[in-house]
Amino acid sequence: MSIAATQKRGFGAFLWDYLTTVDHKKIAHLYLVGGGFFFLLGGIEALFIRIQLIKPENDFISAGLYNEMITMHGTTMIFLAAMPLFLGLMNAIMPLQIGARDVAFPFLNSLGFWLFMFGGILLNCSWFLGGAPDAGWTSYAPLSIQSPGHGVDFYTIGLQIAGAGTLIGGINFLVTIVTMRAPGMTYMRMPLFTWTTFVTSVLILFAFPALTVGLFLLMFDRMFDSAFFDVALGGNTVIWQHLFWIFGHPEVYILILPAFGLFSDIFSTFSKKRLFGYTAMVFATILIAFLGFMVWAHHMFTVGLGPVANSIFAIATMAIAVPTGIKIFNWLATMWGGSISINSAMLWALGFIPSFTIGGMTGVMLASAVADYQYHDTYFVVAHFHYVIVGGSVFGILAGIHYWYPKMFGRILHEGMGKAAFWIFLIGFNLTFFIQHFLGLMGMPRRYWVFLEDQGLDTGNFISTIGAFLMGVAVIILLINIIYTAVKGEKAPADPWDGRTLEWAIPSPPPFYNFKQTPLTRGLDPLWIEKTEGKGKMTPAEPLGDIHMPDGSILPFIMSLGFFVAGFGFIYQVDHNAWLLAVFAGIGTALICMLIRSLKDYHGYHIKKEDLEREAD
Ligand code: HEM
Ligand SMILES: [Cu+2]
Repeated sequence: MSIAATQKRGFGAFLWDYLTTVDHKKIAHLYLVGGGFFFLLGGIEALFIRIQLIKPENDFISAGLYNEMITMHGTTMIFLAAMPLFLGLMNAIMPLQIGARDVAFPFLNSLGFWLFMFGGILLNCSWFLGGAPDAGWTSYAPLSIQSPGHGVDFYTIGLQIAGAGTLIGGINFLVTIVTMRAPGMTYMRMPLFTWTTFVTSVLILFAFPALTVGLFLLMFDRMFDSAFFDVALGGNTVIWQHLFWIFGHPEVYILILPAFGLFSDIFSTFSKKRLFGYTAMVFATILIAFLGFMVWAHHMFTVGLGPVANSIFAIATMAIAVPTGIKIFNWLATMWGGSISINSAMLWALGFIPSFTIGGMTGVMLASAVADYQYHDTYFVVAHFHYVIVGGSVFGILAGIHYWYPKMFGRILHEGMGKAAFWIFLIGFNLTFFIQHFLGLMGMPRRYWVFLEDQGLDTGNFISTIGAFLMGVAVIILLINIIYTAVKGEKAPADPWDGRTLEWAIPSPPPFYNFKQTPLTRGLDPLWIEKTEGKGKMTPAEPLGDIHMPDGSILPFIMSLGFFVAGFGFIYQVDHNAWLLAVFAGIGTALICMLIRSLKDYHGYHIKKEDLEREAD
């Protein structure tokens, strides 16, 4: 359905459409808007931190507010921005890449989004209700147990709700890829972005339960006087660190693997070559994911696990550099001798290679347990992980948005503005974070509210803050570009980049049923095969027939709203019993929604073959 047609029906209908949609392409829009909103919020929080650190002994914000800022910046960027933005791209593109009509469980897909959104809103309500969480995005006990007020309670409940949404999304993608690939789309013919979506979903499936358990225990410690992490009562604080990092380390791969996948697609498309070392790329992805689960304790070298544990975790961590190196060389070899075209999507992909390589090298440095005693909790670490998550994940998200924008929205982003935003961001990014390596080595600690004069930290911090503002400027240019494109952007053809994979075989934006006829895949880069053989379009794998579509539903929204209300109830019932009403009302609402969903038959509807015949290709 075109945007114009929706607008004619008025804003109310438009809103209702998005509140009830189960179409993966519209859910992708929701994720991009929701994740984009939180990305801006997290960015503003970063600017607050950097303004505070622009000069020694600054008092722009108070120490307490500073703690809230770093906590919410980290939490927001990881859980509410980077991950949802990737989930948005996956939703928009993965089903198209495997020739599917939708994801396996469209209803759950919508539920996953609304849980994420309400969890994120709940978390941010804390700003207005007595203070945000302030124990760091890692919420280490005993700090998190002793933190006064309700800040950390918002953290436990908000992340629990948002995390459930992510878990649901991951399971849905897994089932979709296992069961819904079009004829001929074998595993070893799937585009790399689909592969990394698959592997990322496996990571979500195994990592998130550890977080869920940890958050429950923390919640019980804070609200119901249990003592899992309270040493005074016989608990153990280090258990929290284990649970958190058993989730937390795979999480950084959840944030980077999708970027690896889409870079692979982008490099081969814009080099007009098959991806070099496809099989090696697939196995490197799986190996990285596996090792990603084995190395969590490299975050705990200084806890005192002892030399044996530290050595094992150090070596396992360094081993990840091998499959990652394989990937870097394969990307370079893909471009080698190709006919390369450079546009904004490709620029973000090219900028990623050196940025991520720097982040990877400092990662190996940090993996050296002995050296980590020096680096730990200094700005060196802040520099390292921003090179990885900004230089990797954020560059990936931006590359993906530029690459697939025409497919998602039917218009091409303005190239001039795209390139300007890239260069300004790249310069700002390196100004901000490169110098932090040296600030760290000079001893500037992480998470400190002020630094002292005459310790050699002034210039570095000043430059770092200027760089952060440049990144802000680049993001504003991107926003202007999006608005400009919506108003007078160039209309996109089905295949603007001379693409290789199935998503480019259907119109931009795709019709709501995706493929009129399921395509037949004859090899890797199926569309490219048809192009080289002179056909230029996919051979259908089935005769034209009726298409069965699922009904939209408001239940996921109401169910998530129920959990949101119950969340407040849980948080405030420690102050007053009356809040138990909110718990019962909220959980009751969610249960009733589940009951309706279980008892009512949803038949969906059919698009008739005759109607499909009338539509142009
Ligand atoms: C784009 C501009 C960004 C800037 C200027 C920025 C800046 C900062 C600063 C100054 C800190 C605090 C360092 C400290 O005192 O401990 C920080 C922490 C952090 N940032 Fe960023 N950041 C940016 C983007 C991101 C992104 C995109 C992510 C993740 C996707 C991210 C994840 C984190 C995390 C996890 C922390 C640690 C928070 C904590 O210690 O609890 N940042 N960032
Ligand atoms: Cu790690």
